[in-house]
Amino acid sequence: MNKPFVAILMGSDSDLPVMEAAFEVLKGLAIPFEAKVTSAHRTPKATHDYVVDADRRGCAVFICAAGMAAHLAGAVAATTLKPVVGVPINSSLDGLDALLSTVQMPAGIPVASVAIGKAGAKNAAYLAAQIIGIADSQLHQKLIEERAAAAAAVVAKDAALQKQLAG
Ligand code: RP5
Repeated sequence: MNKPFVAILMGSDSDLPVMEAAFEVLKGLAIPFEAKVTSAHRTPKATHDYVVDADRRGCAVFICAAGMAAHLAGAVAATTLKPVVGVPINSSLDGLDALLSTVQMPAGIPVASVAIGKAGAKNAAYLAAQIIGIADSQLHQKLIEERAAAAAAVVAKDAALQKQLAG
């Protein structure tokens, strides 16, 4: 069986600088992914056809990034039963328009919305990793180790601050 992969969809290439943060997280965890510029509004049929095909080929999680009236994650969620994570992009109105468009899905068609911008892009990738990690103990272990390293980094930063304050 093919390794499950993550599909990252972006409404525009203008979303790419933010979504590169998700690429880095997935690369670091050795999770295969595809990335595609495709729009719910400008290329609705191509978006639909890609999602159906990716689903059939073993896509485990879809990550969808869009700004403004951000319908990409919702349109993808309407097409697949795989988990869909939505990343609101700050293209206008500080990203609030995209956040509300992404998060306010009607009941029955869920989108897991993360934060606006780069933190959201990273968390979308981690969430996808956690979902895949349910059935992949090696990946799950990697996530445990990453969290431990992140905690150790905070402890080290605090130790440096305490040293500085002590003069
Ligand atoms: C959305 O509209 C895209 O996801 C992008 O964030 C925003 C603006 O798109 P461009 O005009 O930069 O192509 O669909």
